[in-house]
Amino acid sequence: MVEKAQYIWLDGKFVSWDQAQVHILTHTLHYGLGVFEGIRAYRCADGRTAIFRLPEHIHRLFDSAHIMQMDIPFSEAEINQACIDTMKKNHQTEAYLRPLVFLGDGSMGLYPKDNPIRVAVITWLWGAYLGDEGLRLGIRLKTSSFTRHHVNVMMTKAKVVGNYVNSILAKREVIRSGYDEALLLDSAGYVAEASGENIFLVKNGVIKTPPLTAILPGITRDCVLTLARDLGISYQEDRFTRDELYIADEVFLSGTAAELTPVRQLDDRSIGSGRPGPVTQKIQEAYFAAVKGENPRYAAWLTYI
Ligand code: PPE
Repeated sequence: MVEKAQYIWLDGKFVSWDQAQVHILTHTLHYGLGVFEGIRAYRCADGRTAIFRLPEHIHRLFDSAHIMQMDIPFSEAEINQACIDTMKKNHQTEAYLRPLVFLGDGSMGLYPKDNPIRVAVITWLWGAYLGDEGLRLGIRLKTSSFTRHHVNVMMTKAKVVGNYVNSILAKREVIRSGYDEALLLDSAGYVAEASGENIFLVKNGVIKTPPLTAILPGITRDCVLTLARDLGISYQEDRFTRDELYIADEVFLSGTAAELTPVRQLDDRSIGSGRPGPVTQKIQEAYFAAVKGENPRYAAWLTYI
């Protein structure tokens, strides 16, 4: 259960958590056209709170809306501010922030011309997405029988509500078989991403991750590549097959919710030593130092509230 905060920002105003309700004819609820973000705010080493890469997330929200031809009735600056204000109003020092743009009620059917474009910002406490143990020791990943979206079926660069049905099918399938997270292959059979994370392998000290062709352009993925570059670890963005993961030295996932999670097994094959490897650990450490404001080099990634 999500732990309630006091307020939710809805269409420019604060409403109490329990009153943030919508009509049953809300269009997004019926057809899945909506866009959203997931952002984390951390309590920093100096006691202040910083939202991590806030403008980049809000920019991606606007990109998603642009792809989906949804005209957000607020500016990027206003949504940035709404995120800051919501945390302040709720006296939160750490949170997961969920901006959501959705089509309200009005017309039904597949050509909702005049339905209002509504915006919410919700903030709640969200612990380790794939478990504390997963974060520390690594998770068991399983290739799903569901294929990731073909680029002409769904818009993979947009974080669209409806895109996540595919993720839910994949995740539910593998969890029911006893695994922690699902890996999805693209329509040509190459590794795409996990149900809610980007994926990386490490082989002979070099990082490899799928190109942005058919996956969500993860902001954490961008952090990983920046941190790798700054740590002197080389990387390639290139497609690869699932068996290349089987014989990798290390595999890890990245995402706002999942942060930097090591993978210790894929499809019942252990990866490398079966424990988080040295490159994964280095990147993970560097990531947590960055989000907590412990490395001045990445100060530009933080919005203090
Ligand atoms: N791929 C997918 C499909 C995805 O959903 C996410 C984020 C990523 C990659 C990584 O993107 P980024 O967060 O910008 O590094 N998944 C969000 C959903 C979590 C949820 O269950 O809800 C997240 O991590 O916030």
